[in-house]
Amino acid sequence: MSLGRIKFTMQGEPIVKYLKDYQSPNFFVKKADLYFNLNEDKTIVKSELLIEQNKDNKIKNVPLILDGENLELLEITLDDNRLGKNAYQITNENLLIANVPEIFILKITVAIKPQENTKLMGLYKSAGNFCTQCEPRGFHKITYFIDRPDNLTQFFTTIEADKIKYPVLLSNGNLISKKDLSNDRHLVKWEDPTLKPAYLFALVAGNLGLLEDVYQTQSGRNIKLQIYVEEKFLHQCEFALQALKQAMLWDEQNFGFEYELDIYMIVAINDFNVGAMENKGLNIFNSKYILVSAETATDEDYVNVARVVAHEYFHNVRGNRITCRDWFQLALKEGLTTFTDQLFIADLYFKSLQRIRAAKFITNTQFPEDSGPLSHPVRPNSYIEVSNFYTVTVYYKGAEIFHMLQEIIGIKKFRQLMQLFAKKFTGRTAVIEDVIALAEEISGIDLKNFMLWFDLAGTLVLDIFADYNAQKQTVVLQIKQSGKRFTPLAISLLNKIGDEINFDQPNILLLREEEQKFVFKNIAEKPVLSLLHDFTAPVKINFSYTDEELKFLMQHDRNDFSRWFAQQKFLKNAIMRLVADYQNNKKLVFDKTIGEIFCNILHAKSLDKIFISQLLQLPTEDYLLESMSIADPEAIFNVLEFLKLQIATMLKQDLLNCYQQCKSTKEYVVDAKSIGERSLKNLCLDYLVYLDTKDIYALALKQYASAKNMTEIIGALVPLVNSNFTNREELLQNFYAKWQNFPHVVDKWFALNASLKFSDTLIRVQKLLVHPKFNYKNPNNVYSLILIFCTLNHINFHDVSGKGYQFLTDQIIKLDAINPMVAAKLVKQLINWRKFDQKRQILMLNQLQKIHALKEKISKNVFELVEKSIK
Ligand code: HT7
Ligand code: ZN
Repeated sequence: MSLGRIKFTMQGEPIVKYLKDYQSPNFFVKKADLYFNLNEDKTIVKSELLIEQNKDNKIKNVPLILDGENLELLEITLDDNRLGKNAYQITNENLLIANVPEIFILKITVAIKPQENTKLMGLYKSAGNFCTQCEPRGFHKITYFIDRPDNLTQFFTTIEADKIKYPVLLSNGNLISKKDLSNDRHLVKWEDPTLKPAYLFALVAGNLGLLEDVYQTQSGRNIKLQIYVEEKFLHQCEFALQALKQAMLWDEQNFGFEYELDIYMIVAINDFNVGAMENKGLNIFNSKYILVSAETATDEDYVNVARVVAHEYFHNVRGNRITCRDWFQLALKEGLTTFTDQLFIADLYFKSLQRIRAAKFITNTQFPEDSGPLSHPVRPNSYIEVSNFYTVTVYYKGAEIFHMLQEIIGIKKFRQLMQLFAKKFTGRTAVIEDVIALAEEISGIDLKNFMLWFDLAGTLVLDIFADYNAQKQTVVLQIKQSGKRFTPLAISLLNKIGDEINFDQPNILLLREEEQKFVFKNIAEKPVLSLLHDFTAPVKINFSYTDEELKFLMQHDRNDFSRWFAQQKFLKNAIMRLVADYQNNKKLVFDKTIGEIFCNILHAKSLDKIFISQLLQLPTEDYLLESMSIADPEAIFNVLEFLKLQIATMLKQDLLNCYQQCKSTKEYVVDAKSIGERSLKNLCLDYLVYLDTKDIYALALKQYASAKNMTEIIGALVPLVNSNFTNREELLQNFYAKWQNFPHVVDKWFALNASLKFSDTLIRVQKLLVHPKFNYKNPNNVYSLILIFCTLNHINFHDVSGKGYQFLTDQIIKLDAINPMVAAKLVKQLINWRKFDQKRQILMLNQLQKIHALKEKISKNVFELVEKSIK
């Protein structure tokens, strides 16, 4: 069998799906009545499907083709007539019936083995509990079906299982009956009143604890909220529950969206490929994004819980009620929902930082994807394996496109747009053009060239030239782009004392042409230009700033984002000069201006702590590597280490003072102020530990030992175990011993081990692969140990011996047989091989070729990425 493997055309080309070939389905499943008999050896799934021909499709008498993979067909009847083997055909991926009426009832019985499912798609078991994951195409691994998002069905689900092992039996919608059967078995029936695609189907059967609450909507309806999780972790669900209520209220207040069913359930499990899944009325979560407590989770974990809980909730309208017509439209739900969760998190925690956070993510993560062989438009034109397209481009560049749309039409109109979109498309499918057409209708703005953003692969570069004419008192800005994308660019002009100069046009320039000129009149002195306020567009700006201008902007720009951005550019320039010195074996000399800038920030009374801690962070290795024409991980690592030591040496007392001023409150509170205090405190400590002195080690140890929250524990532990502190190994063991019974903290420990900067880290990681707590079948374990080593530990992963690459390849091949989605995440670390020097290029390419040579023996997921990379 070649299930999930790559398929080739007769000419030896892989089979590719194209957006341009879209055709609506020939049949719809109007109603599905499902019956699950859950057992330890075989699970029996009976389905009764009401199927109707698509009347809009011109061709009549087409065969019925259902999707189905790895299913044992036991029985099939059409309108109660049992079909013999000659009446249908079965392939690895389909069931085909040649002659069917216009409307009929198909009854199918299949057997499946969820307990053997390690891919975590379809029905599988996690910690003894049954659960499902059907997006994007998991349902056809449960039973034969039309498994595509434009087939909307009403689902009824009956579940029968052992009552002792599986007291909790859940599916979408409302519980309509339950009864006890003989032999300690029981049965429940759920009905989902909404129409939905099969990818939103969910089922859970297990022994789970329950945390319950009620949310009253603004119209006065009571919604039952339930979180199910292993009983022993119930006490860690409270924050997620509160976040859910906040998200429900926020969506009502900001967009007028009220939840329409009477019950909203969340189930948290440990084995899950991604963060969570928005199944209608029954979200299934990776428990990492539900379970938090001060002692076990960091501030970042808390914010992530709020973000993911809200994200899945926001899908209820954006994706569930309005369904994407096909998977090419994925950004319509994922980009839009990510944009919405960013707005929510900004309102809750990071108002001023929101745009910096978005820009950081895009520049560190999406720009590299967009500049490599996997670059693709937010709406891709084609794919081999659709699950490879849940990318940072679709999610985050997608979110930026909706952010631009909001900038162009304004917040008020954007909200109207969402309401109108929901009104028109609830219960239907939509494409990206639909929302843009409504935006045109509401705003009266021609958005034809805005649509081009969805089709752009690669990062848009804006070349900007400025000319000041003292006599005419004008500034002429000339902006060039390739293409005519409608792009908002917010700017300001600053005078000598840093005040914004008023000019006679809005501060958001709207670019629509390949070359456009903007003339600013009555400008009495040569201004300093501040470009791309609030990161109004996900673009690279080509404008030659002098270091003096950047320093000026760092001091005076009123826009927090632009101030931070100017500093990043200034630091990048300084770092690149040091990198050149490092590469030429020159002695590294510290530019004291950096120390002075950091000193000023440390003492700036007007800035809040959370912003100070952003400004005191050096650019990330990812950002720096991406901006080099030939990425040099060794030079970047050593220059950053050098800089941190120099900063710590020059600013020891200032850092210490700042550290002492960041009081940790007795009670752990998650709000912007407290997060800011802790983040700044940890950052100061991180620099100070570079000094390698006893007093600082003692300070860090004290924090580690006395802190009552994980943010500060980790904040002390990370720098200590990466330093020359003599007892660092014992400290690592101490941490493990304390937290070994908390899976998510053990994952932190794996990640910590994997990110150690010492040269023996690869050996350490290899040893940990056989650690009793490491399980290849658990994606969180794999991401923490293997993925962190390859993504965060550049200096070791990219070691010129090539051992890191070889290690990764072995892991990919091993994991591909277990879980191709996880393997595909790993393979991405080899994909951008062209960014590196020749020696590393050859080493990386060799590994890719080794994987490529496996062809049919490797999954579609991995093959597609490798193929694109080496072509
Ligand atoms: N919509 C969800 C996507 C998802 C997923 C995709 C591929 C394979 C497994 C998956 N599990 C969940 C998550 C989200 O963005 O909300
Ligand atoms: Zn999503």
